[in-house]
Amino acid sequence: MGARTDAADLRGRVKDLRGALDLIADRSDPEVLATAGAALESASERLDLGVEHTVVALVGGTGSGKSSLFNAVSRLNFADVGVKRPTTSRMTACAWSDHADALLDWVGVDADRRINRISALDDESERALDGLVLLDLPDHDSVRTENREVVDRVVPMADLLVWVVDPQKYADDALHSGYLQTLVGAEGSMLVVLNQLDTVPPTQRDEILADVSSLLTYDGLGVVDVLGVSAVTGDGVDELRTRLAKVVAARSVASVRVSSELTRAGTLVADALSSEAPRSLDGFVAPAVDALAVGVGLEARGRTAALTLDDGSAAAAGVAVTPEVTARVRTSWLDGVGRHLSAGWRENLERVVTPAEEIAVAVDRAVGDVRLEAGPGRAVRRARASAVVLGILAVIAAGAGLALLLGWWDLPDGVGTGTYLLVGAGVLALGVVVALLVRGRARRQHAAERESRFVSVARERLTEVVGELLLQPSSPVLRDHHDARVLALAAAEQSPTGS
Ligand SMILES: Nc1nc2c(ncn2[C@@H]2O[C@H](COP(=O)(O)OP(=O)(O)O)[C@@H](O)[C@H]2O)c(=O)[nH]1
Ligand SMILES: [Mg+2]
Repeated sequence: MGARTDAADLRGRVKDLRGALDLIADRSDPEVLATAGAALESASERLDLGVEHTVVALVGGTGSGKSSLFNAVSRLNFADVGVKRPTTSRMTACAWSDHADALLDWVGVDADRRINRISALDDESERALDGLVLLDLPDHDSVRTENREVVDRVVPMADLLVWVVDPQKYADDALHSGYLQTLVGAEGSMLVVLNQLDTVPPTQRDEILADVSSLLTYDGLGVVDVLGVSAVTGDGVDELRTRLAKVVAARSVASVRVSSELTRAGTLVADALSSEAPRSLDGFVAPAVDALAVGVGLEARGRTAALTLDDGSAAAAGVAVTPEVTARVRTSWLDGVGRHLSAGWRENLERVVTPAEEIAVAVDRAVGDVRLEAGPGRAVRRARASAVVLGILAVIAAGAGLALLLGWWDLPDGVGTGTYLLVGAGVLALGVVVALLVRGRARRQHAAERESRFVSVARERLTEVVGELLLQPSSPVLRDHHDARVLALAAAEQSPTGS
């Protein structure tokens, strides 16, 4: 059995598909959900029955030859022949498998009563029995009740019951009333082996086989095959092995069927989930913020912030954004994020993304909270102060110079000094002009800074709003969508890049 149909692998795929279906529930096409759900149920039911191993149990009365047949079929000499209690109250198992231990634990076979038939020495003819677990059950007619308990436990989970009867005791009442009659309806998984056929004269063999058949018919089990064998001479043992190989083959057919069922269902689910759905929603944030910025008239507010020297409240308290604007932003968000999603997923997005009215309230609050530094900037204040100081100095210099020139103030070389002072006043006046120019520049610069500061703070706030009210609720939906697709592809055994 290859890895593809390994039971553990199939079980893992069932789990993946179940995970995918849990994620798409209520969001994907109900038809997809129903079809994949049904496939999942049938696959997991089939798996629960076991697909990796074929359990064949030899049952029958004491001395019928179960242990001898066990050895004949396994071509080993592991089971104790001709031994009764206590040995026969323990099951013996032969597994054509390397990983039947869990199953044998569950069945209750002691570790020292197990043998593995897979070995390097095995020839091709053992391959046909790959996956077979052959059990030699305790004698069902034993007086010991624990024997019966073991038989009762193992019989329902066996893929095939091989009833071993012998020519002397085949009409034994215990066989018929005890077990066979409870198995009406399960004939397909039963085979009656009439052992010790070598003890019957060849001329009577057909007759005795027909007799066994008619007894089975009498029990209501008319369609059960009867096979005559001899564990001692080996007659019919190959035929019995061929029958077992058929059951084993049917079993691996089952695992292939489960595998293809999972592939079909996983593909169906994955195909309903677009591979183009965005993984990250970050790219949708900026356009939404842009749209909201336009909606709240952020540019105009920025200009107001630049012109008024308050803390920005004049700009912040602009005209409130209307729910119509936020509804448009919300709709284009849903269209963008959900572009590749099917209707159910879009509806889910629509449900989880904050309503337009709430977005409008949040946007107003966010922009309304923006505060800036009040008053003119430091550079403006410094330039103005410089202008004032230079102006005062210029006036003083000019006054003093004039007073000297006009002779109101008497100093030695008053005319020379007065001329110097007037020239100095001129220079200072120039300084005033320069300071005023600088102030104007600083003022314009400050206004531009305020404008861009206001806009960028407001945009930050709007980004937070978009993150909280649009991005955060949308992300889990897209994550579920993606995870469901990955799980469905895993169930289908496809790589996520494919399809
Ligand atoms: N002649 C003959 N004897 C057999 C055959 N199969 C088993 N026996 C003998 O029947 C006795 C009981 O066999 P065993 O395999 O222990 O039966 P179990 O109690 O059902 O496990 C032993 O002495 C076997 O040698 C057979 O096909 N022909
Ligand atoms: Mg025995």
